[in-house]
Amino acid sequence: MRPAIELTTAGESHGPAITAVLTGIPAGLAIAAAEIDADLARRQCGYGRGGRMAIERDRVRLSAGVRHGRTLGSPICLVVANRDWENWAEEMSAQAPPEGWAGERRVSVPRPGHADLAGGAKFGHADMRNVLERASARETAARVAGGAVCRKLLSVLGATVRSRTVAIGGVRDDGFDGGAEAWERVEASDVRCADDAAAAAMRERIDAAREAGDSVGGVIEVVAEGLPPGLGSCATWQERLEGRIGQAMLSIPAIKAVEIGAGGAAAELPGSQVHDPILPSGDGAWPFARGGNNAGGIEGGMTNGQPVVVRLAMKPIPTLTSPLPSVDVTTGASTAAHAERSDVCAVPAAGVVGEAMLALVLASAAAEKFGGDCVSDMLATRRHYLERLPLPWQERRTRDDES
Ligand code: EPS
Repeated sequence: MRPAIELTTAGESHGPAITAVLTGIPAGLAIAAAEIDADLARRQCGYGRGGRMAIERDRVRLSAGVRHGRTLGSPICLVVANRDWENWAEEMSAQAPPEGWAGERRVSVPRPGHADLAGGAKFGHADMRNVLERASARETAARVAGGAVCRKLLSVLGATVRSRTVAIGGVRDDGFDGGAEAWERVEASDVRCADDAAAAAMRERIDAAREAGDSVGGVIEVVAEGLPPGLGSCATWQERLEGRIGQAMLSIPAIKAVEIGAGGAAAELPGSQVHDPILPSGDGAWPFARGGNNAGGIEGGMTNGQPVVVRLAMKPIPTLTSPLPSVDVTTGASTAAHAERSDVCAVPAAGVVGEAMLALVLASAAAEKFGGDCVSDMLATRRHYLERLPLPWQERRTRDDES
């Protein structure tokens, strides 16, 4: 099964630009570069980011698929220029280097935890800069640009996608109440944490890691609200939403584990304490309530009308200024791993990337469910679906048989 909406990215960290091509977005969606830029700016923020973010001011150029502020239904091309390119133009040039060029920024000592060693072996690159330039998390700027368009489509369909930091370097915020004010505090926080005391302790952890030439990871929660039941499918394994979300999230650099709802904790408990009771509700639109949300909004590979709640575990960034032991691949000699400018902690930025990837998967599932080449067709199908949802099962069947 091919997803209705697909995102492809290209570009090297210090090349001219990072580019995304987004296909499957219906025509007629209002989208302004400024809306995409707002998410790009959110991705650049965060306590613990490195020197690169002082150079970049990520802005999108919409070079295809949008005219006069609305999507055309054709592939959308989103280009984010790398300002640092001008400092790397010769190093990263597509042309053959001049005679006698030394290549000062060659990388021959792989960093434990980074793509350097495996990528150098796989692609046959002696200079592992050829690997790290693409493996760099700079690529996620393109994902966030494409994700912003998906977020806009979801917003037209009545859904939101947000994220917050649950933990950094072992310091946790377990008291989040999910209220509007708490979400506002997340957006105002440079570690994307609503609890001031926890946020201060997270910053201290980051400072301590920086002092020690080390790095820290953490845990992020991404939440989508306002989705109807029935996105995704139990019909084939490829359509199951947990699997699609898992693939999308685990493809984000440094994300090593994904949990949906209660996640791994559910494995420790009996079923009676895990599954969310189904209760009648006075709400005419969807006359069922749930006794909890351990399912994280997904049952049988489909949204169930509850918020979709996904947690991501991010490992510490592999570039350490007090490097781990490694081997120079050109000489075979033991030496300290390559070190270059990097982030001490990118957990807050990864939250924004997680939003983009969840928006991509959910927008695609919505496009598969509701179809339509233009937004108004999609909205009409959705309206029809939402009208039939609250009908008692028997009445629905009769109505469908008649039509
Ligand atoms: C990043 C840009 C990179 C790094 C970071 C993410 O910039 P530079 O390598 O020029 O400092 O800050 O990349 C990594 C963490 C990595 O492992 O490569 C960005 O735009 O997010």
